[in-house]
Amino acid sequence: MKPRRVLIVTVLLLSASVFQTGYADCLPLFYLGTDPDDIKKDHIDIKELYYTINDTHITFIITCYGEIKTRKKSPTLPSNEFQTCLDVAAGEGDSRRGALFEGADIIIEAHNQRVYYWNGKGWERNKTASVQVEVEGNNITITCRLSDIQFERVSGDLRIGFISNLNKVGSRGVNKGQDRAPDSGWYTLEGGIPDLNLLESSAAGLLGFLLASWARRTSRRSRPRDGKS
Ligand SMILES: [Ca+2]
Ligand SMILES: [Ca+2]
Repeated sequence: MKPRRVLIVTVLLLSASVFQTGYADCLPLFYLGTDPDDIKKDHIDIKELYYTINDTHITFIITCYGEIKTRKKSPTLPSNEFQTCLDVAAGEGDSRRGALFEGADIIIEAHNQRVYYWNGKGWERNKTASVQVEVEGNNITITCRLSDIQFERVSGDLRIGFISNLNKVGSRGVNKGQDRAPDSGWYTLEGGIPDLNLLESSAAGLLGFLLASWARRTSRRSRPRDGKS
């Protein structure tokens, strides 16, 4: 191989690996849905929901109509209650009458960075779980480990719901100082979590294809034409 071609191939390989690292670091933000302007207090009135995921963690973003109120002491957590409810296993979970999200198996609480799981009879705290919470303007970002939310139990769709409350989230219906998003039913992540390895390898595959086509075109252009050399 000529030195110039070796240089080109090295540069291409290096860019491919940089591309892959960059891709893994900025995974896309997925939209879950919206909730109407249905609560008087804008700071707990849920507006839009997003999530992003990598192979170890999932992050939820709750956007409200107003600026989220935070506790005075650090760490800066929301001063009102915010819950993310997950239905990871169909046909199991909290089926008590009046439960805001019937069938929920996991609850992630942003205001106290806790994770609870349904043990068949009641909600039990997962004491080893760690939840990172950041509040900025109208947004709350909640990140937890996939293993802490029993991710291995997801076999079909993952259903997600959110609750905010001025006081304590109860199990009996929505009161005035409380928002449920969506108003009825759940947001659904169809087919559970996207296969990230597949996403990354398709992106890398596409890059490889583009580089190969480019290299073919370049070598064709530099090759002398038949009978004209
Ligand atoms: Ca709302
Ligand atoms: Ca609502």
